[in-house]
Amino acid sequence: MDTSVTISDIVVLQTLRQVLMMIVVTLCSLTHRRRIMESRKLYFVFTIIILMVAIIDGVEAQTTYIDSSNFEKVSALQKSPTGWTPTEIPKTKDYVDFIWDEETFYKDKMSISIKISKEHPEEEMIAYNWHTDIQDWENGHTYEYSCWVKGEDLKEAIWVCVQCWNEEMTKILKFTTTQHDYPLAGTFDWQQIGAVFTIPKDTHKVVLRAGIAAPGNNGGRVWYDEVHIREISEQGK
Ligand SMILES: [Ca+2]
Repeated sequence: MDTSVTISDIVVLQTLRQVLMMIVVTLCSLTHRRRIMESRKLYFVFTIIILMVAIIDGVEAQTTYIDSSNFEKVSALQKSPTGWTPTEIPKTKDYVDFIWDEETFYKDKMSISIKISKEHPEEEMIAYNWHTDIQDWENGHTYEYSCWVKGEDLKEAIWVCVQCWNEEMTKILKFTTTQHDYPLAGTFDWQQIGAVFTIPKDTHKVVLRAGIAAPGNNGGRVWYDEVHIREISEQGK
C-alpha cells in the first residue's frame, strides 16, 4: 500500500492546521473574557484540537527529503544562497536582478527572486533562472519536487523544472516542468507547486531550475522559497 504523502496532501494538512489553530486562538480569547473554559465540553474540544495539530505536525516531520533549500543564510560572510547559481547573461545583466531577498519570503527570513526590467530587450528570448544540482539521487528511482512561489505582474507562467542530463552534458534524457499543472501568471500570493519525475538510466547530472522567461515577463517579478525533493518509490516498486 502506498502511504506516501503528496504535495496536495501536505497542502490540505497545512490548511487544516491553520483552521484548527484559529479555533484554538478564538477559544483562548473567549476564555479570557467569559471564563468559558469552566465547561467540560469545551475542555474536551480544546484537547482534541491540540492533539490533531500535534498529529499533523508529526506527519509533516516524517517526510524525508533527499535535498532541500530554504535560502536562509548559514553565515554572515555568505554572498549567495547555498548551492544555487543564477543564469547571468552579460549583454542583458542590466535588465535582470537575481535577488537573495530579505524582505519577501514564505518561511523564516529569506527567499530567492528574479526581477525583469520593463526595458528588457524585446528581441531577446531568455529563460532566466536560479538553478541547483540535485544531490543524492539514484537512477531509476522516482522523486517529487515541491516549491513555494509568489508572483507579481507576470504575463507568462512561472516554472520550476528538472533536467536529467547525460554524461557529456549534450542531451537532456528527461525534462519535467510545473507549467502545465500550475499555469501561474499575473500577481499571486505564496502557493506550493511541484511535479514527479523518474530518473532515466545513463543520467549523470540532475539540475533543478526555477525561473521566468523574457521578454514575456518584462516588468514582472517572482519569488521562490522552501524547495524540497523527496523519493516517492524505488526502481521496480
Ligand atoms: Ca526561506
